[in-house]
Amino acid sequence: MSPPRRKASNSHVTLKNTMSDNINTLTTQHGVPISDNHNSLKAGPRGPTLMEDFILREKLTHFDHERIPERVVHARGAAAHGYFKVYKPLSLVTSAGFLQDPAAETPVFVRFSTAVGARGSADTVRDVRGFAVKFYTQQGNYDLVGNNMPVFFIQDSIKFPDLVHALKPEPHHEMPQASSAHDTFWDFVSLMPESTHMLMWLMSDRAIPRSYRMMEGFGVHTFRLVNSHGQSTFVKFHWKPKLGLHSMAWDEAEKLAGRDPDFHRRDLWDAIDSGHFPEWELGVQLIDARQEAELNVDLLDATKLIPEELVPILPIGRMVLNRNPDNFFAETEQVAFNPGHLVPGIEFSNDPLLQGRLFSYADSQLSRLGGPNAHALPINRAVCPVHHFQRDGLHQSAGQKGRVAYEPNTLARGSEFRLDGATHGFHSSPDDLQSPKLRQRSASFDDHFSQAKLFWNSQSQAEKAHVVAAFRFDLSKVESTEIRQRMVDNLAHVDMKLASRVAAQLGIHTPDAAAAAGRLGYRHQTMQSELQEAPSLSMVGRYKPDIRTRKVAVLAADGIDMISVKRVIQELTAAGLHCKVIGPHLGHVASATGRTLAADYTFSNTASVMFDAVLIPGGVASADELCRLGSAVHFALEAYKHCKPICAINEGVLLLSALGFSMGMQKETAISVPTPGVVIADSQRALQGQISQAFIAAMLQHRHWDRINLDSVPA
Ligand code: HDD
Repeated sequence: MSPPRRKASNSHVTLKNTMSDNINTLTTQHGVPISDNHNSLKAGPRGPTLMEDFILREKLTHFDHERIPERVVHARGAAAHGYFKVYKPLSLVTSAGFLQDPAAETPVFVRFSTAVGARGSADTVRDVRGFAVKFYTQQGNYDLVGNNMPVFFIQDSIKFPDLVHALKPEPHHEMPQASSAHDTFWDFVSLMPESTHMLMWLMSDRAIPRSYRMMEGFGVHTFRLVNSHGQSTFVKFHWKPKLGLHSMAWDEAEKLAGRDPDFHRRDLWDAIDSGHFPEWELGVQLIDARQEAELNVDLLDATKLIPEELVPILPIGRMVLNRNPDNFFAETEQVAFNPGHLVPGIEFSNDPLLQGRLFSYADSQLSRLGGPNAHALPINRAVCPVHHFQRDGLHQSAGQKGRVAYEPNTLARGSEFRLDGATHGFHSSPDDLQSPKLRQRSASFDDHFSQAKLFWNSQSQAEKAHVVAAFRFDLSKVESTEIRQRMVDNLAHVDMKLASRVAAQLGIHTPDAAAAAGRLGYRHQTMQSELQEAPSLSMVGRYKPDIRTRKVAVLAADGIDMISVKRVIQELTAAGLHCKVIGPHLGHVASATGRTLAADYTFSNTASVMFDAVLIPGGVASADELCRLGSAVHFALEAYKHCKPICAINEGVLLLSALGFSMGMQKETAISVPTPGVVIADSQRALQGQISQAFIAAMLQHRHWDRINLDSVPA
């Protein structure tokens, strides 16, 4: 059953309809009624169009300018409205108003994105995902502009344009779209060993999330929380998804990019639209001056994380996304995030990557949103009173009144606008900055491999195999053998086995750590860490026993055993799963006794990659027909290859016979699990409830990465 729909609390950011109330009358932009919206004004019915047709010209001019520049990075995204509630007052560490009152709901707007692809690129590409949250607080807007990975490629913002130029499609032919698998990217990162840690994340399953709803989020940089006494604590922000952390298989992600380029966007929209509101818990790692000195990590280095094992995450509140935007352009496209949007009680650290970001976002928005007044767009507007003497500029819509636009003054409110910084206005904590002016990086930033190694050591065998396969895939697309060699030489500093496994398929020499050490861009010092493994860095074990909204494909043809399948569908639906019937054609499939089941999709208009699990019902005739349909066999085998839970009832198992499964294998038992995540059931002997139970148990693990010989599956 769907949860009841909540009334969205953040109605202030609801768009006002600008169309006239009388929608039967079309008008020009200036309100002149239009008599004919089908014919331009011509000199005679077959004559040339007249210049005088101001209605035509206005319509075309506006249309010609409908597109605005896309974001230079993170162009592709999807967003939703919601609210945030803090669990307990955090006055001990911060004076931020929205972190004090557990009864208060702070409206939020959250935009998820890929970083590399253009606005029309596919959702499921291998990439870091943006996770940007705008909190509309009573002390102004606070933006937490993070990613779904806790570290970044570079340490200093001066390298950001180089990174993005290397990563984006190559400029001479603008290929490949939304992919890191090309020469310029690997050329750059192989010369920037500081990227190695982020590369481990990028080549891991974190870069191919199953859903925006199943991703973690990170503020990445260290920020500071400051309380009303001016005491400051370093903080790292973390978002933990209620549905747990899940990814997809790489082959699946690639296929989905073609099957449904909107896969993540649709998933978020559908979940909210059907009342299944995604939720995240906000957590903080708090680090005081004493702990900072003890950590073997420089908190200002954005290529490093603080393992949860060393500094636990303290949950502080909950965010729920409960309303889809009314208009994609007005909200999702025009929203302008900026890590420089802080509220009193939260401050920056000196992280040089963050410091550059503080300039870049507003600057980038000047050209994207066309001027200095983007803050006044409804989606960007603060919910608290705003008062300043900034005036005019392109697209000024404030209608500012009066003769006084300066301070101090005596002609309006007077001259004293200063607030007591310690208790009211935004106040930057005093910092002792007596140091020489120089272009230099701290030596404490020079450890480029310890945390990449920690990440590698913390992965399960299956996750390691995925990382190796991803490096191989990307590097196999790199034409220059020199670049491939340089990259695996760098990887030798992470782990020799990793580097050798990657090198094995790339037609290059054995990785050579010493060669890497002599190359350009190489600065390396190892900081001994007592931590050899951090289980929190692995996705395994982060599965939550919450399978609601996962999609189950039910493969059906005429002659299915209707009694068992209907019962199983009913039980799965009651558990919150979305079952869809795939048939050879639309309309109905019928059982031998004439009972029918409506098909939602056909084998040609959908594919296994659109689903999380597959149910293959029994019935001799149905199974026979499905076995004759190549697309149905492919559906089942591909789901197997992508490690998805599969449940075959009675003769349904025939569809898996290419994999060697048969009913004969489990004569003894009514339900068996011959290989991880594959449930084979004899409905005559199994009670119906048992079938769903066993299938749900398989689904709790989401994907069964430990299946073997997947490369030999013909799909
Ligand atoms: Fe950035 C957009 C996240 C480093 C410059 N960035 C952008 C977005 C996200 C991030 C989520 C999209 C926001 C949205 O949905 O509108 N960026 C990050 C993170 C970084 C990071 C987590 C490192 C920790 N970014 C970074 C640096 C610079 C930029 C170092 C430049 C010095 N980022 C931009 C930008 C964008 C942007 C060019 C593109 C459009 C925009 O800001 O509004 O200014």
